[in-house]
Order: sequence, then C-alpha cells, then structure tokens
Amino acid sequence: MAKKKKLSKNQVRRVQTNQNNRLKKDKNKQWDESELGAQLEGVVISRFGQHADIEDENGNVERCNLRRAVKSLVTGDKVVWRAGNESHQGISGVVEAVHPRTTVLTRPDYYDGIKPIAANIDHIIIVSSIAPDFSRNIIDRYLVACEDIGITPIIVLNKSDLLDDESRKMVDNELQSYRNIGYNVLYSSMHGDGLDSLKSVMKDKINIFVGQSGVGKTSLLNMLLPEVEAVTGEISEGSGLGKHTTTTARLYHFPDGGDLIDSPGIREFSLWHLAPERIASGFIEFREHLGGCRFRDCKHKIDPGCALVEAVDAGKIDRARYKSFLRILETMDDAKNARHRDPNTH
Ligand SMILES: Nc1nc2c(ncn2[C@@H]2O[C@H](COP(=O)(O)OP(=O)(O)O)[C@@H](O)[C@H]2O)c(=O)[nH]1
Ligand SMILES: [Mg+2]
Ligand SMILES: [Zn+2]
Repeated sequence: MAKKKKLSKNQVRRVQTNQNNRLKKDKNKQWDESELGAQLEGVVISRFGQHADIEDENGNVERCNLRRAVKSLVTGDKVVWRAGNESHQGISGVVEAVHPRTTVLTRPDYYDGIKPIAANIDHIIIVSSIAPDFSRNIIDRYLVACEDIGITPIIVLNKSDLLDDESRKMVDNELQSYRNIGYNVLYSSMHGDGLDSLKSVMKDKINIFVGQSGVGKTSLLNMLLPEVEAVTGEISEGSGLGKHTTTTARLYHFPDGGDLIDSPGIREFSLWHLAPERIASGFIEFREHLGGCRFRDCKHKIDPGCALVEAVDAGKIDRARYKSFLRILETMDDAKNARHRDPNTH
C-alpha cells in the first residue's frame, strides 16, 4: 500500500478552496422547481446579506435565500416564499416575491443614498420623559419625520412615576397642545402605569420606538417583551450562521398582540434630508395656512403678510410649535453648513 504522502502547500490550499466553494454553493443553493413546495405567505423577521428569516403563518421561522429578482427586502416586508424539500446548511427555502409596502422607513447612506431599513410600520411611538428634561423640540422633530413618511405617531410621556404636582401640571399643559391638533398622547412607566393603554394602542400593529437616549425605551421594551433574550438566542443558535441581531433590524411579537421592529439605526432616524417646505408641512396644523402667505417664497419668519405668523398671533397655532419650527430650520442650516465644511460628514 502506498505510503500517505504529505500534501504540498499548494495542494492544501486547493483542497481548502474546493471545500469553501462547496460550502458556499450549499449556502446559496437554488432548489429545482421539483424540490420546492407551494407558495406561502410570510413576513421578514430579519434580513442579512443574501438571507432572511421568514416567519410563516403558523409562527415558524425559516431562514431563506432570496431569488435574484428580489431587489429590496427589509424587516417587516410581507413576502411570498417556498420551502425546499430539505434544508441545506440551515437554509430551508427561498423568497420569491415581495408584496407592495404600505410604509417604508429609510436612513441616509453615504454610498447608496437613501436605504430602506424597515417596511409596513403602522406606528412610531415617540418616547419622552422629564428626565432627561422634557423637550418639545425633540418631539416636534420626530413628528415632522413621521408626517413626512406617512406613519402615525403616538406620543408617550414615560417615567410618569417621577411626576409631582408641579411637573405634572407642566407636562399636561404642554401635551394638551398635541392632543388639540389630533395626536394620541399616553403616559407610561416601567413600573406599570399606563402599560395597558400602550399595549392596546400597539395591538395588531407594527410599531417602533424612538426617542432621546435615557427616556426609558429599553426599560419599556424589557417590560413589554419579556422573552426577547430567549428569542434572539434561539434563532441564532438553531441556524448556526452566527449572530446578526445587533446590526440588523428585527421584528418581535408582543405577548398580547402586535409587533415591534427594533434596531439602533431605527431609533436614530432623523430629518437630515428634508427641505424647509417639507418641514413646514410636517407641522400638520400649519398646512391650512401655508398657501396664504403674500410671497411665494415666504420664510415664515419676518416676511410681511405671512399667514403662519398671523395664525400664531391670532392664537390659531400654538406659539411653542411655531418656535420649534424656526429652531428646526436653524439647526438644519447649521447641519448643512457643517456638511459643506467637511465633505465626510453626512
Ligand atoms: N423612575 C423611572 N425610571 C425609569 C423608567 N424607565 C426607565 N428608567 C430609568 O431611566 C434610565 C434610562 O433608561 P433606558 O431604558 O436605558 O433608556 P433608553 O436610553 O431610552 O433606552 C435607567 O436608569 C432606567 O432605570 C421609569 O418608568 N421610571
Ligand atoms: Mg436604550
Ligand atoms: Zn409665511
């Protein structure tokens, strides 16, 4: 019998390349028609690279490849997919088509322009509190962004347990002005107050939480999603494809109904790209006045015959909202100037 010869470096490299190619081919396996089951409905729980975790109508999650025709796929997308006759390297099926989106949340990307990060969101829950300080300007920024993309915002004043008589009067007063223009405002606390109302608002809807750091988003989510830790662990272990949960958006189910999509990128979504006219119409109560200014290019500041300023003076528009509007315009100018100075910031 021939003695086992030691492989040369080149041979070892070739063997390894072949093995890797075989693995890659398995991971990107395209099933033949005959190996695929019937078309099924599903929702994207999470997307990474050329794969996505798809939840079927029975609540099972399957990791799938994407057909080449599927150009854009994000968490929350509703899809048509088919299961393979057996799984290969943890991949159990293929996504064939994406249903039209009702809404899409995007973020700016330096290379690709505007990139979608999540689809079909019904509610943006704007979380605020009095610690850190209550900020109407931050609430208004989020409201403008919500109005611009057409997703219903809900304003939540969290940490309600910290309110004393005086601060409660202050926030009641400030928040009443949002109710007056039609927004839904709720109070909540991680200790339980208001959670039932919040749950019933989120029921059967896809929700996201946004808000300044420290207002209690993570604490609220831990209260509302006791199983999150378990769920993330389960999915990444079973697939053997590693954890991707920190970078990509992910959909979770609330035990009482409704879903949450979460990712760091989502919590930071902002107004960077909006032109001043879009900011103005993001203040919903301004809309009926915007056409009435004397000058077409009215900046709604010191321009004579400004219908917006007149409406503020007549008490038809809350002065704090108007001031907030001017402040957003100013900070947008600052941001734009900063971009001009340094082409690498965006
Ligand atoms: N008193 C009180 N403190 C809270 C509440 N929710 C969160 N906190 C505290 O506020 C801090 C920031 O909370 P965190 O959930 O990390 O905020 P996030 O940055 O928005 O995710 C933590 O020290 C929490 O314990 C609440 O309802 N009441
Ligand atoms: Mg947090
Ligand atoms: Zn004007």
